[in-house]
Amino acid sequence: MKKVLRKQIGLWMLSMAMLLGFATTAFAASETESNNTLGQANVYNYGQGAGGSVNSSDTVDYWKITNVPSGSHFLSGYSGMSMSVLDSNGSVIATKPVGESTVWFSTASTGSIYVAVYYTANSGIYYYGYNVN
Ligand SMILES: [Ca+2]
Repeated sequence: MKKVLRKQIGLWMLSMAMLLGFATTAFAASETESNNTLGQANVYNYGQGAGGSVNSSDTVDYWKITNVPSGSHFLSGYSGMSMSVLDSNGSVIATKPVGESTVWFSTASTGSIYVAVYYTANSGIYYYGYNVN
């Protein structure tokens, strides 16, 4: 009886670990360096979150979000990082400064946008996450 229970708990923990692993890969894009220019941006589809890290020797991460529908959107991200939203031509259309966690912007047609995440010198803050909805 005890052995069976232990086995069930073991299986339950395994399935929870698999579920968490799946959740991480299904709902959040993770960065791949180099991603320090628009041309090297890590690409993912609208509807996912993204996360990574920056530091004094890797001061920016660029992300490209594809299939963003037209209309109003907001970027919700870690307040410890400055983040900018850029249009498909690379022009900044919105900026979330350090200390704030959301910024609104709008897009005129379905297409791609970029998000740039900047390290703040001497902040000691390296890890970030954000969503665009
Ligand atoms: Ca980077």
